[in-house]
Amino acid sequence: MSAESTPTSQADCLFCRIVAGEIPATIVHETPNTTAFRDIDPQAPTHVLVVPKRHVPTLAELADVSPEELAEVVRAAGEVARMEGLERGYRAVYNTGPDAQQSVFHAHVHVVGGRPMTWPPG
Ligand code: DGP
Repeated sequence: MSAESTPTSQADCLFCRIVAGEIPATIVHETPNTTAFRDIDPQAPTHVLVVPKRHVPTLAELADVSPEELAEVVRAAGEVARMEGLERGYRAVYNTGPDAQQSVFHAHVHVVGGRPMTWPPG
């Protein structure tokens, strides 16, 4: 799949609609190709989702379509962590597929922090 043939937005996608401003969300950070907003069901004091503006179902597919945009997502996650004061660390999670509990099929990184994390994850 090439970047040219990838639709950049999908009308029935929740995160595309948040990126477009059609559904309200608390936006905390933005770059030319990413948007970051607070998760509706936070699992820690900080729980922010960083999404590419381009519609792709998973981050692995974003790596194929646009490695530069994937790097922008990872950089944005680090900037969100810095802005949220997570100097003691944070967890960046991307659930991929049903077994991993991915529920929204628009690529996203969860930036979770503000409390000690446990390992292994459930
Ligand atoms: P995942 O399960 O990895 O696909 O994560 C999807 C996340 O999206 C989940 O933690 C809850 C969050 N979420 C679902 N609907 C909304 C919404 O309408 N607004 C916001 N801000 N977050 C949402």
